Amino acid sequence: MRVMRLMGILNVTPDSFSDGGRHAGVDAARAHAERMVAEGAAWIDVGGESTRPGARTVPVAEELARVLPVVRAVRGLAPVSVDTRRAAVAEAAIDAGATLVNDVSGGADPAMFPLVARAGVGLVIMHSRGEPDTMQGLAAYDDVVGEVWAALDARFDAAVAAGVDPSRILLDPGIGLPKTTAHNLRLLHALAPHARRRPVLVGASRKRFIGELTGQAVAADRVEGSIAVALWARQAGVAVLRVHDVGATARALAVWDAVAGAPA
Ligand code: HH2
Repeated sequence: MRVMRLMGILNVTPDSFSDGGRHAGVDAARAHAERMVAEGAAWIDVGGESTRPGARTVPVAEELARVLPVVRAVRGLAPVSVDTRRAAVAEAAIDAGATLVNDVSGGADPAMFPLVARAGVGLVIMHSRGEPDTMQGLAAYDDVVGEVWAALDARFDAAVAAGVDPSRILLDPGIGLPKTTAHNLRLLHALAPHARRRPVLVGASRKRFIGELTGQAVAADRVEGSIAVALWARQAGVAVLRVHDVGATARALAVWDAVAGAPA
């Protein structure tokens, strides 16, 4: 089974590094990135817009001001991914050193796939519906697994048609965005056949459905539940896991891998 790599989450939104873009925020972001890399992150995912259902849409200028100084500050530590739905932000982040675009809208901006193709960088295509501030009412599916993967395959084909290198595309079912707990569980349960077909990325870390299952209202408390998903994803053959708690996840995976690799 292929190695699963960890993508460490570096949010530069007001609810995390509140003054992202200013000196203190950049220093804090860099220190956090250094720690995640020391703990085993293979990627640093820099995001300047919260994509949580209900979150406010951020003006492009504000997103750029948050993201660019941080990309520059962390680019020497590990490969940098930029979590954005906007081609203008992705382009500036690529110029600043990002080598992967993590697009939670799956290429809704028509300039995104051509940009990724031109720049020759990697691409995460995530399944989502609507915009963060409008997606809450859109979590209705007849067959969530079939619909999400059919939509992802169509976006994959569109990206390749636009010139993106297919070997540099990761597909992501978009846990929680917008999906109910039941939808998330079905998507996670059905990961393995899709992870065999294409490289898959999963982002379930600290998400609300874990809190619903464990009774934990505070996102930062949901570490054990997040690790349970990490181990499940590992077993399913997922290529990249987007996480907040890099060290705890890496340690759990080291034990899982040792058991899985032991002689029969
Ligand atoms: N989830 C969030 C953000 N970006 N990217 C990918 N590829 N997959 C995900 O599941 C995903 C993502 C969640 O949004 P946010 O509100 O920004 O929370 P956080 O970044 O702390 O997870």
